[in-house]
Amino acid sequence: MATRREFLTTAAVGTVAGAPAESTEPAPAPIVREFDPLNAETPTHVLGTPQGDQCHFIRSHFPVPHVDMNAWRLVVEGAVEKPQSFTLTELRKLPTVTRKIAIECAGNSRVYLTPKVRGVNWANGAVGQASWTGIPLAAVLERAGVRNSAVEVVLEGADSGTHADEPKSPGIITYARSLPISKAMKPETLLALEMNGKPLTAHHGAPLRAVVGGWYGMAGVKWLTRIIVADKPFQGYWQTMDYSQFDRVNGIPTLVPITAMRVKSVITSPTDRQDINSTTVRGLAWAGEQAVAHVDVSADGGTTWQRARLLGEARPFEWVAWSMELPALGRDRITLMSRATDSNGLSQPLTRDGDRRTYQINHVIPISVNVR
Ligand SMILES: Nc1nc2c(c(=O)[nH]1)N[C@H]1C(S)=C(S)[C@@H](COP(=O)(O)O)O[C@H]1N2
Ligand SMILES: [Mo]
Repeated sequence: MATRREFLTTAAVGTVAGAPAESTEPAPAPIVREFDPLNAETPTHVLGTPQGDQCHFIRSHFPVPHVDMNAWRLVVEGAVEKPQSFTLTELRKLPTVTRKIAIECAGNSRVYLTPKVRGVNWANGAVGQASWTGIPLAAVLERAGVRNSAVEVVLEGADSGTHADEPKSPGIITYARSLPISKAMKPETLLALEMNGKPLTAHHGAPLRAVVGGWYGMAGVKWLTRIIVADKPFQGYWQTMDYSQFDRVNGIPTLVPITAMRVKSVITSPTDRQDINSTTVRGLAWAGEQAVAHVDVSADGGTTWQRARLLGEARPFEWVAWSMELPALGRDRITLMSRATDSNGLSQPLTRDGDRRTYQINHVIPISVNVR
């Protein structure tokens, strides 16, 4: 387990997220929301920049587990024809793919909920994009031979502890989460060994973690050691007591696990309460399994909207940068808002939906700036 001092040292030399070697700018300090276990977010103004990439957010519920790399095994069991056990050396011999994937914590932006709620009070920086190298989960499942009775794949990490706050855990629990077979078989679901071309760091789940393209971060189980193919839906702590939301089924609010990321945008420049003299507004947008279709910006608190320019190709699983030039502004205090729409035509809502409990905070959140 990394101590507080150890973390601050690594943060200072910029290796928290496996900094790209060619980067010359020093890594910015991540904003630490909790020291033990470490929970830290990227400062909003560097999101989507090479500096921001060096301090990808960290979300851990338990201390980093101690992993003995020689004794380490990945076990595949349950409703399979041939249960598997891989050493790290065996696993590293399997063919890998590299994909750019943006991950957002389901609790990102929680600090903007009113009234205040419990849980890590993230601003907008519990989101990050990296280039992940790993083995498609499908390849490992195919080796094991998934039985026809299988409905889900449970991923279990090596970390464990108790959840002391309500709802309390039944004693010591591990971190475990499931995927339906269909998502487990998708090419965007990886067992990642590397992040940005380097072996995973301890905080990001070394030696092996899941990365589930398009889904909120909670699906990407870190320090992965066991895969259980299950013939009924998994009801573990992290998809019932936590990371669940209400869906209206036949009009009845029904608790279901949180899955795909909803369309969202953040303004990265200017930042809230900043004095500005430039008229450029910049930001990022993402839409989970969908692509971003467009982003609109309002400089008058939502009365009128102008289309922003996308600064790259919008693709599923990735974020896209955008910018917009405001008309010339007099000295004034203005309210800026951004609103993204996905390829299904779904836009960020203007108000908060309580069925999402304290997660999936994707409604439009205004910022206020002073034009100088
Ligand atoms: N084993 C384990 N995996 C985990 C977690 C955890 O606490 N333990 N946190 C999850 C959550 S809620 C998120 S948002 C992502 C964060 O991944 P990161 O720390 O690499 O950014 O990891 C997920 N995987
Ligand atoms: Mo999360």
